[in-house]
Amino acid sequence: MRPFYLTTPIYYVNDVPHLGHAYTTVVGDTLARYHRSRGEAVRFQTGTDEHGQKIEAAAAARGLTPLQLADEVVSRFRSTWGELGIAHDDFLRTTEPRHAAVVQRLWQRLAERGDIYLGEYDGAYCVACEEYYTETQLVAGNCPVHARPVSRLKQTSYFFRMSRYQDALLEHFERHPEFVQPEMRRNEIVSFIRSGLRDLSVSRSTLSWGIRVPGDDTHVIYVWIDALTNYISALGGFDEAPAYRQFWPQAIHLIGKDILRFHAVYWPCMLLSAGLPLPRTVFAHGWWTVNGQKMSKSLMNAVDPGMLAGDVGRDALRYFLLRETPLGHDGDFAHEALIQRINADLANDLGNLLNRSLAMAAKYCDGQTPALLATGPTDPTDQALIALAERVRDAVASHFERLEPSRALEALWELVRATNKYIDTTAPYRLARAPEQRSRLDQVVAHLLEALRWISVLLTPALPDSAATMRRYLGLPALEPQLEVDQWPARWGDGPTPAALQRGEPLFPRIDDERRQALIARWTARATGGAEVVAAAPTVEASAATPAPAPAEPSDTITIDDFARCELCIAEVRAAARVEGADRLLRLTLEVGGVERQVVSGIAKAYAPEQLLGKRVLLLANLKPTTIRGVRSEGMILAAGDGAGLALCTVDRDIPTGAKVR
Ligand code: ME8
Repeated sequence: MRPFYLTTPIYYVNDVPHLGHAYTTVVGDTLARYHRSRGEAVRFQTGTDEHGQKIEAAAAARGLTPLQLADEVVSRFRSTWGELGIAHDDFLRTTEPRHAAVVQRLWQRLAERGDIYLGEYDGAYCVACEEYYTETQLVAGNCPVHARPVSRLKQTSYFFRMSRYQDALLEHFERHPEFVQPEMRRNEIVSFIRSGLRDLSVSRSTLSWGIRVPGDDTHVIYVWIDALTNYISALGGFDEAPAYRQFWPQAIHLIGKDILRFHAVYWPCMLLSAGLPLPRTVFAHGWWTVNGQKMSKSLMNAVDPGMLAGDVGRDALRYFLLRETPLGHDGDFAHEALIQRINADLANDLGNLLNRSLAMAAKYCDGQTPALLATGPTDPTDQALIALAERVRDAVASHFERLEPSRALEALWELVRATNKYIDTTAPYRLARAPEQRSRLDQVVAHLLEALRWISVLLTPALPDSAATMRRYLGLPALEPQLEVDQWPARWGDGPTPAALQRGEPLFPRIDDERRQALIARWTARATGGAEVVAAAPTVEASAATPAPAPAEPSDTITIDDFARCELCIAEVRAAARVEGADRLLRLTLEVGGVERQVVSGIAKAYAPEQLLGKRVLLLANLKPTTIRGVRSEGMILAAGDGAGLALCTVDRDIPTGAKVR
């Protein structure tokens, strides 16, 4: 069986993870989970891109070393991937020695082929893209992507003889129509190559933050050469490395359309020069806007993936991202659309189906799954359901194989809706009234539960948590993605014998109007920065130890000197754990200007401990220390509150811990 190797871009560490990064990574995770569920050997790779001028400048602006900045942002990426249920096999940082060694070996290989030479670069450079531009590519003298002024570079640099590979690359496109997808992107790239490839400047002597050019300590390797090599260094290098041999030629690079040229031109030319096989496919997905607008910093707050996952559940967010837009098309993230999808597809269609079926099984079959009769009269309604389920199973598989997760979910929902319809057609409540229909009633319930079992398997790649909950309720064992056996349903009724059925919390609670309004208000406030600010002081359980401050009279005013007595500063959450026996309290370890302190905070209902790691919060540092539930608390962190609950106050750009809040 062909192994499956899927990569995401490695993300720059000058920015915290946002919806765009989350999209690529959720799609990648879903495809990887699908292939694992088919018993294939799978490797799903992600990581961070930590070198280059952009990172060096972002770190300097914050008074940090580039590595300090990277360490901080990497912990944000790791925690966000945890919040979204991402199961990557590896997370590579380009600052790791295992990576640098491979980049240098690849450089040497290109040099041995006679493809590296020293020359003079004199031209434009966009730091935001980390990309060289010719005069004709600039738009009104600005970067064509960022519409911002470019830098002028004039320096001695090493060049890669990319022009030598123009014909070989075009030939590869010719022979491998699946190499760049979707087709529209392929055509764009082919015409770019046909317009003529120039040699590429691949080193910088004016920059020190990068991997050294072998044999010349005065140059560092161009960040894109460094970054692209991650796809191979993560496999342990090239030529003999076992993981490389197993996975490399099957590689699928999933990327945003912004970085297609690097992946579909520069990278393959390097591989051609090195005599290495090219990846199987480079798939460029589209671009997300937020409520119709480009994703600016403030809009990013309103679509912070960790926050959204916390608010609506991570599977609901995954569903929206996967389903809303076909992979390859641009999409718009609208908060109202997210709520609508949750209510219509998840709560109404799937949640209700599960709920109704379990309720009927509890009422009519003592909470057990009736056996499906192998023989006996075949009812056309049952036959139609089985035929549809088989068709849907195959369609879901082929859509996942063809990198069409939105269509896979669309197909799966055909089965969800048809199963709901099956209940309406067979009317079990009516059968229950006629004793002579007893065995038919059992069969109807058995077919329903079997359809749900199939749905639970087909749902696993996209919504792993919900699929696992469904299986628990259905009395079925969890799927084992690591087993390397195909777990896709083969025949109707061929599943394991179920244990007793269980009832529990609804799979997807409907978002009622009150909650909808509260959520929208909270998200809007995140985008505009205007919410009532309250202290996330320990509440209820803590009240015995720390009396709640009396509410201020509206007419009360304070002077600036009063305010100056409050020592407010920025702190970062380094560790978080629940306080035993207190369901509202978390014990937080904060880092403030290099010093750790412990704070007990009443936010456990709004945040799980792992959601807080790496968050920068506002700390009232000179609050008199106290002991709450036996735990010492030295300060208080701030949060805003509304009908939907609490939201931590934080800062809208990364700012060092210990910085004063005024
Ligand atoms: O480019 N919509 O990193 P990066 C959809 N380090 N996807 C988006 C998006 C949006 N609005 N914004 C970002 C880099 N993305 C390099 C990559 S790979 C060898 C080096 C996603 O942090 C999309 O996948 O700027 C895009 O390609 C990626 O984030 C860029 O992330």
